[in-house]
Amino acid sequence: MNIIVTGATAGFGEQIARDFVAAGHIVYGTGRRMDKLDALRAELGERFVPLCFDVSDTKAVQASLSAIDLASIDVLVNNAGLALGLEPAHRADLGDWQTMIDVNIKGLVTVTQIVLPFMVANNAGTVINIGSTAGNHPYFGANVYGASKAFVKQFSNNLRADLIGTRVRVTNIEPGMCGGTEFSNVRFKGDDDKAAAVYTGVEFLTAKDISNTVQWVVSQPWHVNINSIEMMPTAQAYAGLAVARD
Ligand code: NDP
Ligand code: 8X3
Repeated sequence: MNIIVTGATAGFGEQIARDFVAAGHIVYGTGRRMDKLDALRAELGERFVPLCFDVSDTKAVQASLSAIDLASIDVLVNNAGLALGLEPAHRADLGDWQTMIDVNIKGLVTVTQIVLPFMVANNAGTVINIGSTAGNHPYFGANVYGASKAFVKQFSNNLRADLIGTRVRVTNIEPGMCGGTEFSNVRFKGDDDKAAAVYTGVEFLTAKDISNTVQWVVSQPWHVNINSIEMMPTAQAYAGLAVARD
């Protein structure tokens, strides 16, 4: 298979790319950091094809993706994304909000809109979006990040509607707390101690858990569409509703 994995320079995307390459597939791995992409290419060989672009730069996405044979793409994993900040809405940074919207929403729909017509023309393809439990459940400081993942959830559902009658599948994977990636380092803007504290004493999900789920979704027979999978570490659960007291 030929697979596009956005955000392959770290975390989930890197593990997903590694596992698909190890299984003999060709991965077009994307990210903004060319040095990371080059290192993966050197390690994984020619089955890993680096594509360097910012998903929020529509022209760059179009230029990069139009240079590959999009008709050959079997799977698109829309993974690139980020959270910025954990402040309450009234103290949050507007620029951070706009960046999350640009990457998690606009970037994801841009890549999808470019690849999808080729999958429909082939009457075959699988789109896997990486959502989040934050798209399903509010938590303090999740404001625009959680809302962006709620968009990804409903976009996935609405793609399913539009694609009815085709053999193009769409899945939204919704992980909870997952450590060992750069997610919290990015969220806390390089404050690595604060990032590490998020995971202290918790047996969190790993990128391998997410990659295993992606592999399982893709391995289902064509008539099976996994609509969504919400997954959490056993150590995490839904919490109670908030109450303000005098
Ligand atoms: P990482 O920070 O480890 O990896 C994020 C990846 O996205 C990197 O490869 C990064 O590449 C890429 N990326 C970020 N911004 C851009 C951009 N503007 N253009 C192109 N690529 C970009 O995070 P995770 O692996 O933990 O997260 C991956 C996805 O999973 C995200 O969508 C995240 O929201 C979601 N998620 C994460 C959870 C967690 O607990 N870790 C739980 C649930 C969902 P580069 O910097 O090179 O551009
Ligand atoms: C990442 C998981 O709980 O930090 O989407 O929002 S969480």
